[in-house]
Amino acid sequence: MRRSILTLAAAATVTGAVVASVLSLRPAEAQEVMLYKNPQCGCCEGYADYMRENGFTVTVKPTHELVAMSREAGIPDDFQGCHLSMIEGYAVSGHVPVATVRKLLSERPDIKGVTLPGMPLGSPGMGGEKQEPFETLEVSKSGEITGVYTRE
Ligand SMILES: [Cu+2]
Repeated sequence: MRRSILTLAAAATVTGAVVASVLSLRPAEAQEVMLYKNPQCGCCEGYADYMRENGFTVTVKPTHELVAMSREAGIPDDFQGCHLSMIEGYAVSGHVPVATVRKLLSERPDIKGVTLPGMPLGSPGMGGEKQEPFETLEVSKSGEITGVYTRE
């Protein structure tokens, strides 16, 4: 009897140590972004710089398969942005403002990701004057647009 209590106590201590070490591997801010873009895309580089300026670590990967990759990541063809960022397991397609990315990473909804289709003027990394609020759409795990995630 006494022995099994000691064993339980030991097991609990080990579990606590494992949890503590896993938590310590996750700093609050230091998110990695893997950004896939067409080799020629300049505004995509602009978006990479924008994310770096906001404290993210960005790796840019040029690819000729962007549409297929975005589709693979769950973004429907008609709603794809001009590049694809993978951030902590979420697909973030297009020139999505960082406030929306932060909201996604803090709320951690059970979705595939978000997308800001096309290349709206005035969005992060794009030039020009903002014409209207940016509507970032929510993409479900089954790859469907299920609503507006943010309007800003
Ligand atoms: Cu663009």
